[in-house]
Amino acid sequence: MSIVVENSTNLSAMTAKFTEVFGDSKNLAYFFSPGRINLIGEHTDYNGGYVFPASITIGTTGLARLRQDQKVRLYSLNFSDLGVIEFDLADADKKDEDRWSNYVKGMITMLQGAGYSINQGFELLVNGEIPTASGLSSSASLELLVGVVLDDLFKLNVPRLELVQLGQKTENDFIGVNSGILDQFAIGFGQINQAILLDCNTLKYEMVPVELGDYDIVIMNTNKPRALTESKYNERFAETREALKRMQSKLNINALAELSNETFDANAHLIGDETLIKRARHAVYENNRTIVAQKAFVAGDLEKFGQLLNDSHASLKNDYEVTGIELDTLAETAQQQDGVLGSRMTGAGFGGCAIALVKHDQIDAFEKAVGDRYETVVGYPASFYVAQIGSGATKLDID
Ligand code: GAF
Repeated sequence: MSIVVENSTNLSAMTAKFTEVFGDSKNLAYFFSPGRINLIGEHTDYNGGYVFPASITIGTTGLARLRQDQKVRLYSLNFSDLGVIEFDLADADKKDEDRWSNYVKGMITMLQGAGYSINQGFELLVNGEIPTASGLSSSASLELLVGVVLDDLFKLNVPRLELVQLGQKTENDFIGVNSGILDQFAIGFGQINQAILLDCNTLKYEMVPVELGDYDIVIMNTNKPRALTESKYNERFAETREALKRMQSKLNINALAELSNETFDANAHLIGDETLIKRARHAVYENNRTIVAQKAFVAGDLEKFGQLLNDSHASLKNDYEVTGIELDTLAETAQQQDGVLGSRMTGAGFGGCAIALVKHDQIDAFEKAVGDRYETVVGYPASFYVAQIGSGATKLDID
C-alpha cells in the first residue's frame, strides 16, 4: 500500500514545544491551514480565467496567544535553526534574513492597512507539513494560517473573501510575487471532499463534490530543489500581460480568458511574437479546457477529464514552458501506466508536484513504475502521496 498522508500533526507535541519555547501553554488557541492541489486551470488565474483546485489534509498548524506588550514572537518547527524571531509590532518591515516570518509581517501589515486593529503583541508557533518548494502552496497556507490566527486573537471578523484577498496582497505587494488568487482562495474556501470551480474574474465559485469511484488522486513530488520559481513566474505574468496589451490594439477585451480558442487563433497575429503567442495560447486554451473539464468531472466522465489533464500538461510543457525534465518525466510516465486516467503538473511548475488519477488497486505498481523511471532519468527519487481533500483554514476545536 502506498503512503497515505493525513493531517498527522501531533498537537500534544506542539503544545509541549510551545511550553519549552515560550514558557507555558496558558490561553493557547489552535489553528490549521491546508495546502492545495489544482486539478486543472493552471496559470489562468492572473489571466482572468477559471481554476479548479481543492484544499488537502496536509498543511500548516499554528498555536497562538496574545501578549500584554507590543512584541511579536515567532517560532517554526521547520526552521528551528532560526530560533525565536522577535520584532516589535511597529517594526513589521520585510527583511530578507527573517525568511518565513515575512509572511507573518505581511499579513499584519495588510490587515492594518485595511483598517483592522492589531494593537498588541502575540506568540505563534507553527509546524508546516507541506514539503518545501512542492508547489502545494506552503506560502499561501502560512498566509491564511496567520490570517485566521489574527482574526481570532484580535476578534476582527474579517469576511473570508477579504482575508483571502489580503493573503494574495501579501504575496503580491509584500513578498513580490505577482501571483493570482488561486492558492489563497482554495485554502480559504476549501471543504472536505469538495473541489472549487472559481471564476477568477468575477470571484464567483461553485463547490463540486469529488467523487472518484475506484480512483485516487496521487500527488507526485519531483523533490527538485527550489530554483528561480518566483522570477520565472513573474516573467510568465509579464509575457501574458504584454500579449494581452498587443491584442487590445484591435480587440475589446480586459483579459485573455475572455477569448474562445477560435477568436484567439484568428487574432493571434496581433501579438506578433512567437513566444508571446505561445504563452497567450496556453492561457486561452487552458481556460476553455478547464470549463470543459469541470463539466466532464460533474458528469462523472473521468476518462474525458483525464484526457484533458494530459492536454493541460502538454500545453504547460510546449506553450507555457513551465515544466522541465522532472515534471515531464513524472506526468508523461504516469500517463502511460495501466489504471491511469490522466496526469499533469499542478501549481506554478518549474519543479514541485504533478498529480495523477490512478485506479486504487494499481497504486503500488504505479508508484514503482513511475518512481523507478524518475530515478533513472533524474538521478534522485520522487515522493508519492495519496491526496485527501480536507477543509479550509480554520480555528481548531480543542477541548
Ligand atoms: C502559483 C500561484 F500562486 C497561483 O496564483 C497560480 O497562478 C499558479 O501558480 C499557477 O496556476 O501557485
